[in-house]
Amino acid sequence: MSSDPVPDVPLLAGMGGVNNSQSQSVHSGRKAIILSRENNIDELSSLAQTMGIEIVDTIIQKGKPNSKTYLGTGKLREISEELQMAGKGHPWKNVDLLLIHDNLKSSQLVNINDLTSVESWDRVRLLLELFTIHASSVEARIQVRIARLLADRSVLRELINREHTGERLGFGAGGQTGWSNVMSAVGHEIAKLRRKLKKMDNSLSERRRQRAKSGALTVGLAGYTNVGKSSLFSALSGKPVLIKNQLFSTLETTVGRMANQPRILMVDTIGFIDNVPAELLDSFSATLQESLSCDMLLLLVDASDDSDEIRRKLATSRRELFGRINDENNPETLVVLTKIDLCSAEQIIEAEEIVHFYSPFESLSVSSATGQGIDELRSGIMTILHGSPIDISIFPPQNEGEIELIELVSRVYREALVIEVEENSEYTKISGWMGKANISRLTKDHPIQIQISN
Ligand SMILES: Nc1nc2c(ncn2[C@@H]2O[C@H](COP(=O)(O)OP(=O)(O)OP(=O)(O)O)[C@@H](O)[C@H]2O)c(=O)[nH]1
Ligand SMILES: [Mg+2]
Repeated sequence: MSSDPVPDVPLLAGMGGVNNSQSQSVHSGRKAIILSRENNIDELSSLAQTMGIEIVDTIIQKGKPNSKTYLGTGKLREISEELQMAGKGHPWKNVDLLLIHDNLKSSQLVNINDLTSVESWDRVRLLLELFTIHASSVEARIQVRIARLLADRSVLRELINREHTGERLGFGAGGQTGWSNVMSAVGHEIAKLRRKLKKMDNSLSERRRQRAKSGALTVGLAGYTNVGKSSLFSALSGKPVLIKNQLFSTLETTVGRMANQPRILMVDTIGFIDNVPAELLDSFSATLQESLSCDMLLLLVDASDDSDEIRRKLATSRRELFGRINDENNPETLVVLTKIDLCSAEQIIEAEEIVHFYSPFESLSVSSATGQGIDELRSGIMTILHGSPIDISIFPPQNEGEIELIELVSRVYREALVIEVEENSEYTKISGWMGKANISRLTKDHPIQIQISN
């Protein structure tokens, strides 16, 4: 992606987005230490491992984060000294990254970097780096770059602030104007990228309008990252997409037709994660909006997670989803429990109970891997979108100009989702779902040979 380069600046905590000769864009193979205030660091580790970063140690110091330095000055100095001394055979040898298990204020990031002289990322920076690697469309790359520049800008503000109060020497001759120049270049780039994104946004809305005009109905897939959205999208649409056992493999939106149902469009998109600051997600709001502005939502829940994880991820998904949709046009929602091939029968029942306790939605259980439950899900989607199935009775031609039975039957097969067929000497009866527009065209074209009943 072409972007105005901002002046080259020294490498600093959280300055990932600013073009910088010292900053790295490949992180695979790097060694890192996690600093945390709580025990459960699984998700942060998974995020790092997704990027190929090796976690060589975790330092957990229970308690409230220090408002200036997160872990406390003494502890950080200790870490810094040990890192410098780590010789051959020491697990910390070659560690050049600290991962902090929280979203930090810019002042905390700068302080940690000052105390340790090691590149330090909080959760947001880690996500930004990961998104940068995974973004494959122009749109996703612009969205990520805006989010990175916004994060950098808040660090720059902090640096400029310190320069003014004399707490820290600026960079460049005399320091005074160095950071300010960078700041204004960053500001210009953000404005330019936002304009670009806005244009793309307009064409996106246009696409959506066209779709609605064509009578197509859309089904959005939403859920926590790695829950199995892309796998289900593939299972329902037959369209291959990127599926990986990684957090945030999907950052962009893919639209595909449901198999045998050309007028139903499935929308796969970016997943949710706990505790992401609004400014990061806002950069992706257009992407999210595309799957949320739908006629129906599938909210996915990983049935193979343990109960606490199911509760946590369900709460996050609901918050992110329904915080973004305004109440009047809340789409009809169906919860889909995924990966049931990995679960025992008891586990599935427990997962269903949690879903029913914590959400008002109906649920269905599926496995995209084995296909279990996929037909029932298709029926569930059709019932929500088109109501109960109908019976279409097709009569053979009796009069001049009428059409052969086989032709009519194949038209119905093309336009409907068929559940069952009954044939007798007088007529063929097909039960299934058909869009309203198709039904009215069919009955208009063949008023004598077609009869619809519920
Ligand atoms: N056993 C099993 N694994 C599944 C199933 N569905 C998805 N997976 C696996 O779960 C992992 C994540 O699947 P994806 O479909 O990429 O999940 P996603 O929600 O699109 O993930 P992101 O795009 O990264 O947010 C992959 O390793 C899939 O192979 C399933 O039904 N059974
Ligand atoms: Mg995906």
